[in-house]
This record gives sequence, structure tokens and C-alpha cells, in this order.
Amino acid sequence: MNYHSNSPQLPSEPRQLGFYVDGQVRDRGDRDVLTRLSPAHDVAVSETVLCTKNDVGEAVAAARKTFESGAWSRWSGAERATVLLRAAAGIRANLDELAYWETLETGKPISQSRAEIEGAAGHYDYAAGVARSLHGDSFNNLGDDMFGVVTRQPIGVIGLIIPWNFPFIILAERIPYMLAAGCVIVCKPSELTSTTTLRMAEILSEAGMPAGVFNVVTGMGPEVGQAITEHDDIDMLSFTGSVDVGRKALMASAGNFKKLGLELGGKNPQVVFADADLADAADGVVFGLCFNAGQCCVSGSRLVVEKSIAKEFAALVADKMKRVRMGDVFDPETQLGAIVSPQHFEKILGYIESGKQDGANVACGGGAAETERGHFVLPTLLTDVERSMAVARDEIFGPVLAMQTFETFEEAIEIANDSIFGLAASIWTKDLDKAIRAMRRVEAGRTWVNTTIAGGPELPIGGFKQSGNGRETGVYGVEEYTEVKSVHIALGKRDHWVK
Ligand code: TXE
Repeated sequence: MNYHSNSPQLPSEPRQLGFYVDGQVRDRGDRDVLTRLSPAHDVAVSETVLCTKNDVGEAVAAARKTFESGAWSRWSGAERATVLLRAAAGIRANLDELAYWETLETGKPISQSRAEIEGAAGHYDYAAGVARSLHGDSFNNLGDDMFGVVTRQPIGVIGLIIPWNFPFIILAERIPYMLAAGCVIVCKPSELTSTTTLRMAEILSEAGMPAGVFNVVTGMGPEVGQAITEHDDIDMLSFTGSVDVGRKALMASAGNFKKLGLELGGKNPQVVFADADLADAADGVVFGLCFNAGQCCVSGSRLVVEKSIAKEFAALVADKMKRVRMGDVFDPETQLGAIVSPQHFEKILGYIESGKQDGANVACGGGAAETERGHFVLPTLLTDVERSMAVARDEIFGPVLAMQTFETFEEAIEIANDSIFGLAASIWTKDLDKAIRAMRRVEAGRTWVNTTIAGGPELPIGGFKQSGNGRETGVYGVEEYTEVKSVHIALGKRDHWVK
């Protein structure tokens, strides 16, 4: 297969996937499978094994045995870094194939898939550096007879549950950081998008990762995911997905009080002040909404714009929205891809209808794009939105922008923070004081000034409020996966308590 062609063939029959435990690909056996249709083509592209609770148990046992053996967990940072760097090279060597499958299973444009795979390799490079530089602390100020050391050690076996919107890059924002810390992993990708996670298991193995360090069990959330969240031999859970399932994971983790990292939803404000470069801001707002067809936890889905320029700005945004290139996801020029599933497509259209019924005005888009196959939604701008409307409050997870206006700085901040979520926010102004004051006041784990959805391995990601807890990536992202141990070391002869 020429994966790099501008019009690659669709698979003639669905790719048969296995699952991956203790360094071995396991066959389907008598388990059921889920057939995945490409969201952009409606063609069967892969068959994912529906693993069982028993399979989860075997994967956790393999991971635990490997962790206790010290293979990986007690390796030096330099040895771990070598494997992570080879993994980064392996990702780059397989970029065409990985991007092809990412686009087939998610419906995202191929140029975006390619950028995400390249970005993913960068996370492995970066985490290799942290594996070598991770360190603790020492206390040389405890008096002549005492010395104090704080060390970090790997937390242990991690359960990792991944959603369908960014299967490979979300994986890369977590796996290398967990591995850099010395942890071992049992991963469940989304049942809709398992192929590139399974390929990553092979790439890690080829890079020299010992068997049992990275295990993949595929299948459905209520069965496989739930079994991971409940498992008492898992020390920490990293979950990315919906608020409802995040809450279930929190409850399920109570059995053994496992540590939790949760990255959940967002309803992220784009705050545009009248003194912004309006052309730049309009372009950023449209990018921030249409990126991944709005199926993005940091999607800038609320436009909070100063009233004096609202009309002019809405026109700029609508003009840009109409020019976003939709269509063949394998065309490198395409910017907006398909919606992940028919159910999710209907949910997005339902929200547009609810906005209309609540009194919002459709200034652009407002429904499905007419295509021969697949499910696509037009970039949509809703104006005259009130704070109480569902389109202003709920995470729609589609290219639907809800516009509200403000008259004062205080009102802008109040509207921006009027959400159960606190994942991300963007601020557009040329006034430095205003930018920094707004950045300080918005309740969001990721804040952008005069840009949006920018990022890389160095800065941590995560949310305030119901967007979750914990941080991924950066040095913080490795530290999350460690336990901190305090050590007091007495020097010299003990002053006896019992004389
Ligand atoms: O998420 P789910 P869905 C939001 C977004 C979207 C909505 C629903 O608003 O419209 O969630 O998406 C696994 N125990 N986000 O239904 O169900 C599931 O198999 C353990 C935001 O796809 O939360 C998948 O692997 N795991 C988000 C993962 O959880 C369970 C990205 C996410 O699926 C489980 C995705 C259970 N009981 C959706 N049930 C973001 N922050 O980017 C399901 N899963």
C-alpha cells in the first residue's frame, strides 16, 4: 500500500486487529469484534477485538509481574531514554502508515493526522530528556546528625483510557511520560480508534521495550474500561473522555484509592477585546473551532466578544468559516474532516436545532454539509446567544460556535468563567496589561494570548473545575507518575531512648 499517495486506496477488507499482552499480539479467539466504518467514507476499515474482564486481569498481571521484576522500573534514566528516542524514530519511520490509519478511523484530514504523528514523536524525544534529568531534593539543613533526601520513584501499574478524538497524540501526551517515570501500562484505546495504539505497542517493542511494560486491551468502555478503573492492582488511572465516565472512574477507583488523572470536557471561551487585531483574532477563532471538526477538548466553542465590535467581528468570522476547505480527507488541502460517528453527528445537529429553538440566530452554516458519503457538519456561527442556552453551556464537540457579547472587562471575565468547565481559554487584545490581567483571572488550565490551540511537550496540560485534575506533559507530566518518598538519615551514634 502506498500510504503517502494523495488518493490512497481504502482497504479492500477490514484490517483484523489483535490485542497486546506481555509483548505478544493475541488473536481474537472466540471473542466478538466491532467493525469500524471510516467516518469519511462509510467503508469498513478495521475489526477491533472486544476483550473481556478476564483479558484485563491477564494484562494487569503481566504488567505487575514486569514492574516488580525491575525490568524497566529499575533501569537507569539513560537506558529508558535510549528506548524512548528509538520509539520516536520508529514513529517517524512509520509516519505515512500511522497517519493513513488515523485518518481512516477518525475522519480527520490527512494533513492534520500527519502533523499529529510528527508532534507525537516530539513527545517521546522530550520525555527521553526528562527520564535522564528527573531528580529529587536534598536537605542539608537538618542539623549535624541528620540528612534529608526526597526521592521520586515510579508509581507502578497505570491504567490508561484513551478517547477517539486524538487517538495517537493523546497517547503520546501520556505514554512517554509514564515510561520516563519508570511505570508500566495497561491501555484501553477507544473502541472506534484502536489501530494506531496497537501499532505503537509494536513500535515500542521494536525500540527495545521489555515485554509486559506496555499492554493494550481493546474493546468497550463499560466492560474493559470499567474493569481497568475498578482493578485493585492498578496504582493509578489516567482517563481522558467525557465528564460522565470520568465521574464513574472516580467512583470505581475508590476500591483501592488509586491515584487519578482526569482530562474531561471543556466549553472554552475565546475572549475578543475591541483592541485586538480583529483579522488575526477571526482567523484564530475559526481555526480553534474547526480544528478536528470541533471534536477537541480545548475547542474554542464560546465566542465572548466586546459589544462595540461584535457585528463587524461576526462578519469576519462568518467570512472565514465559509472559506474553510471541507471534503476528501485524503486531499492534503482539506482542513475540515468528518464527524466521528452517525450518533455524534446527530447529537451536534440536535444542538444546532436547540440553539435555534432557544432564540439564537444562525449567522453561518447551521447544519450538515451535503456530501456523497460520510458525515460532515458545516462550520456554524450562532449569534444572540444567552448564557442560559444549552449551546452556551454544554460541550457540543462539533464545529458550532456560540457568540455572546460583553461591555466591560469584568463582564468579559464573568462570562468566560461562567461554566462548569475550566480547560482552556484564549484572549485576544493588543493591550499587554489587559492580556495579563485577563490571563490571571480566567479559570483555565491552558490559556492562550493572541493565539489558540498552540502547544508542545514542554508546557503541562490539564484543567480546572469539572475539566478534571492532574497535569500531563512537561516535567509535571513525569512527576505525576511518581510517588514522593521522604528519607531521614541519622548520622553518628544514636542517643538512646531507653537508657
Ligand atoms: O466519551 P467516553 P464518548 C466528550 C465529548 C463527547 C462526549 C462523549 O463531549 O461528545 O465526551 O464521547 C471509555 N469505564 N469527550 O462517548 O464514553 C471509552 O471506551 C471506563 C471529551 O466517546 O467518555 C473510551 O475509551 N471507561 C474528551 C473513553 O472511555 C469507559 C474526548 C472515552 O469515552 C467507560 C472524548 C466506563 N464505564 C469525549 N465507558 C476530551 N477531553 O477530549 C466508556 N469508557
